[in-house]
Amino acid sequence: MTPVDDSARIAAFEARIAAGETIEPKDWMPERYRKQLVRMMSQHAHSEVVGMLPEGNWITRAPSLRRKISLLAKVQDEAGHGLYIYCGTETLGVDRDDLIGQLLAGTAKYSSIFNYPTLTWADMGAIGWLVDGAAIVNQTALAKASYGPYARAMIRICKEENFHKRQGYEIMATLAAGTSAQKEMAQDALNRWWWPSLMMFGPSDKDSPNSAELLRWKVKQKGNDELRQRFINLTVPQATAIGLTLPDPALRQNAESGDWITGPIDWAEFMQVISGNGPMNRERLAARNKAHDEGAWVRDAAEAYAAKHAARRVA
Ligand code: BYC
Repeated sequence: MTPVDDSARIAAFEARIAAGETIEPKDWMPERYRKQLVRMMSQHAHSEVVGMLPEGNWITRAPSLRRKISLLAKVQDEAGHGLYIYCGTETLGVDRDDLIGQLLAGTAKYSSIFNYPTLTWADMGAIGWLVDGAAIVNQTALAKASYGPYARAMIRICKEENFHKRQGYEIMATLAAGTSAQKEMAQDALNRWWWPSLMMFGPSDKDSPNSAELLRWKVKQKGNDELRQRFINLTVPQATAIGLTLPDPALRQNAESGDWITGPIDWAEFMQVISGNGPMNRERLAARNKAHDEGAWVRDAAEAYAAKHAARRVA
């Protein structure tokens, strides 16, 4: 049961949210609000960091210097996004080491999308276009989230994601207008990434245990289905514009609403992926653990340097 003196604080907290105020780190907040934010923000930060792996895999194989430079910049941006969001999560009183420990131990979630392999160069186009495109739709809504540090991180991240999306779409447009082998490669990448990118928005609202609470506290501004629909409506004409076909024979437009309606999403596949059994879950965790272990000397050196300077200050 809520202690008597907390009910007044909860009412005041909810009134602030209803008035559109942001909640800041030193403000009082219900423990459940703090927990929900730590869960969602840490998963988001992990997604940015694990999300570097599928594209990082292609940096040395980019087809030209120009492509290599923009892919490298994109992957570095994703590292930066992870760092902003980990910082935001720390304002809620958690330790970044603990969060990273959970990721490395396989007990934390990160976005399902990063558990699929990147088989060809066209996958760099599909990821930028679809994955960053989906992230923009999701994160533009989160930029109005009630928790100030999370919302502010999203504003900068969305600006960078726009560049990522354009570089991906431009890769796809170039391949789609190229030789028949290049066009086939682009189509194949779209076929493999389309459905997983729709799953990024999470389960349908009726199966989303966290949505109601997050919507009430205005962490989420829109439900999973509404954001997914917005992404579909934006993306279908973009595919048509470059002569590619979405891998969905049931896709049709609702004449009244204008919405593009897809065939059924394979939620059994989604559940497999988020339970650790996707095509690349094991490889992703192994790669993160290897990088963490190989970076131990950097952390040791930074600590030794900080200790040396602390000792000098005391002296
Ligand atoms: N993947 O109640 P629900 C990027 C989990 S990176 C895995 O609807 P919620 C980029 C969910 O966590 C940007 N798990 O949850 C980087 C929950 O499990 P728990 C990635 C998922 O929180 C590099 C359960 O399913 N974006 O753009 O209300 C290169 C029930 O779901 C997923 C973000 O991280 C999923 N797709 O809503 C390129 C966005 N979906 O925690 C690009 C931030 C659901 O109860 N997060 N689950 O065990 C969000 O907006 C929300 O957390 C979600 C889920 C919409 C994802």
